[in-house]
Amino acid sequence: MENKEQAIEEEILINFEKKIENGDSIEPKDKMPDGYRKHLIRQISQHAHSEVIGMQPEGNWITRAPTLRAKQILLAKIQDEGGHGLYLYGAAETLGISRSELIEQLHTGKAKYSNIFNYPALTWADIGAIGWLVDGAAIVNQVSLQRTSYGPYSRAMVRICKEESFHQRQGYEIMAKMMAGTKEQQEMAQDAMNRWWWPSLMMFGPHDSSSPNSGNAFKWKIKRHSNDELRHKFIDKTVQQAQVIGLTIPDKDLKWNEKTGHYEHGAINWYEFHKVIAGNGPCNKQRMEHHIKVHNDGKWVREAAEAHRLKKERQN
Ligand code: FAQ
Repeated sequence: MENKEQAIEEEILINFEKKIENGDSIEPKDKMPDGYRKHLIRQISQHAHSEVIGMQPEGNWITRAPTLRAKQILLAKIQDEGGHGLYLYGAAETLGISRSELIEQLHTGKAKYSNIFNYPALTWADIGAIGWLVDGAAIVNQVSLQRTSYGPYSRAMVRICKEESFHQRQGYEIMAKMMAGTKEQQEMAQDAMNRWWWPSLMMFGPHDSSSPNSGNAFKWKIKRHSNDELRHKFIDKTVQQAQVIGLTIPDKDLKWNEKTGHYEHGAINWYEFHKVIAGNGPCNKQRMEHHIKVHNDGKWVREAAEAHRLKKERQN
């Protein structure tokens, strides 16, 4: 009996590895090793939680947007982020975990979300910096994930990337406008740049040499580019964009390397990164309390939807 089960397990693994090697996508009904399933649930759910928690710092500014146009654009962007969360929760659910379990993992601290959303959005320029730098970093990562091996995740990424590029441009437009404005506006834009630059670099995760999940992620073609490769890609394109509008990158060690064809950057404060992802950043407590409160307030909606579903089921 044991031998039979072992043989089945081995066959599943061989078929799975063949598919990965051929570059075929893995679909929900395909047999897959448990490690692959768990790795994906961890990453996709973290990604989904990030999209939804990421609505909070921007949501703060809807009522304070400087013009009706800016308010409309910001509202649309934040709604998009909520939608991204939904596609991603949907993709995670195809791996056999329920939405309520995913939310419970977030609320109990078992699941992480991106470091970046634990910083406050203090001025309107922060909305520019979030769109330009945070969405800009997210796009670099997500474009690479369009070719990830799990079908539902990769398809969600294609759709998300289309919307993220609009988000990145709205942020850059805010920064460009402020840099073409008064001295105070220019200072505000530079201050936002100074505060968001380093946490944006941290979004790509630890250096490759200290990234415990990268080994399996490459083996299973979940990751197509490493944390450092993507970070460099982001820096190279963003430095040029900053120069065009007159912003200074807050890194005195930043320099162009002719040989590698990339910018070299100064040391990243990994102590700060680990502190923030362990729950001790400037806004972790506030973000989580808000999420829990809104989730509890929405309990009646979930109950009503479930009652409606059950009624339909009985009628059919
Ligand atoms: N924040 O071994 P690795 C957005 C954790 S979406 C927090 O390198 P991996 C849109 C990592 O989980 C932004 N934790 O991990 C938007 C692991 O801990 P664990 C979200 C982080 O998975 C814009 C440990 O460190 N995007 O912004 C972070 O191979 C504006 C060791 O790390 C995604 O989630 C971090 N930044 O690589 C929304 C993209 N980095 O889980 C609203 C999908 C690492 O073992 C407004 N995710 N950790 O306990 C990925 O591509 C990968 O998961 C990485 C990390 C690259 C983030």
